[in-house]
Amino acid sequence: MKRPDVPLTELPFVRQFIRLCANGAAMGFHERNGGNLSYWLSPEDLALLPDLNCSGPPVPLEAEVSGMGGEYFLLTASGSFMRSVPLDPEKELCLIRLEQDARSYRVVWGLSEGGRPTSELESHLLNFSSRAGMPGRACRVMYHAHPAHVIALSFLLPLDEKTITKALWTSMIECPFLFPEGVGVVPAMIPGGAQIGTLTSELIRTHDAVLWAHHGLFCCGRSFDDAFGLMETIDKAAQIYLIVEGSSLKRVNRIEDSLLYEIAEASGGALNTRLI
Ligand code: 2HA
Ligand code: ZN
Repeated sequence: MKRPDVPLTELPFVRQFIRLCANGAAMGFHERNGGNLSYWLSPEDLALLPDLNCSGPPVPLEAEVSGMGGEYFLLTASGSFMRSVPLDPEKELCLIRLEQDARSYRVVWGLSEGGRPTSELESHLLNFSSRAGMPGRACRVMYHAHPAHVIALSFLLPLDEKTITKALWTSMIECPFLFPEGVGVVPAMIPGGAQIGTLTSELIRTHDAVLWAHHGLFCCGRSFDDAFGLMETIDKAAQIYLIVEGSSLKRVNRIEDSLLYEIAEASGGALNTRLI
């Protein structure tokens, strides 16, 4: 049932979206206009939307987002500062609807002073498409941030999934439970567009978190709390790794492989033991 009397910015998913932007900024994850966020509207969300005018021309995408034609996404705008989102959501956000061919989109709300969706639009949409095609793995939230400790880690460790994942798993004991599939790794490359988006969307099939070397991290989740919680957990584990490895005190304890194998058993085989 439609509720056209409720302003869009008061709808639950929009409020949660805005809250994540504010929390990410408070964590220091978003210098200047760094980072971006997207949300794939569910049928229940769509039922709450007021009637929206979709009169703008279709804007072509750099990549075809297979299987997502006709779907709606709420996104941060290109150049928007996360900390400014709560001040003027209608200017800093946009709601888009993909055309049926999933090769272009129309803006149906937001961008009140012009502009376009995030420069990482293709990454976000291709990621949703990757996960939507997998039974039980669909995600509603894609979150990209620039957390300093994870970025620092990408300068200190070889850029392979096993090394990065094990450094994180063995820095905080909850980590193997929270991202048992490990962290995917994308080498340093030009941000924005289809190339980095395609690579990320392949890794996001099998990982809830993907590191962009020397740049940041992409996390996905069924809910805003899942995606944000993963971002803060991984950055905190990276911070602990840097504190321990950078300390002048001699390390006397560690999370041993035997404990990781115990966790693998306790988690019913979810842990990717190839990464131990
Ligand atoms: O500036 O984070 O990756 C926005 C970004 C691009
Ligand atoms: Zn970025």
